[in-house]
Amino acid sequence: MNRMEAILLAAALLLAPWIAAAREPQATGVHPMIIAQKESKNMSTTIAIEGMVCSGCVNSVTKALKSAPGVTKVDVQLKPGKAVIEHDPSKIKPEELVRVVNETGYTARLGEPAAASGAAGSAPAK
Ligand SMILES: [Cu+2]
Repeated sequence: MNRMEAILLAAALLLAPWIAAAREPQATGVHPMIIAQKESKNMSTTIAIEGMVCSGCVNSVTKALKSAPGVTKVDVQLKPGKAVIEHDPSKIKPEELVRVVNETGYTARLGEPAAASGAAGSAPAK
């Protein structure tokens, strides 16, 4: 062989493993991105609560909500009477949170409390 052929042959031999690797069909290939997203997205629910008159009331509502399944965060405010709850909706639904509060003896409903419009006169059943 002449000089040029020798160079080409040498080059081919040097590159052979690299070419083979590059041609290998998807050897180290691109795996489909499987992102297993757990359906545990928390949501925030606001509940208007009537009947709380002191921090003791706030505590009982907070305690009741915190002990409910799927609830991760509870923020109960005396004025205006409301609770903001972070929870997993697959474990407990907003309506069920309302029921939890109602079972403590206060009057709850979904949504923000109505603008301070005087006491509605519902006393907590303690
Ligand atoms: Cu109280």
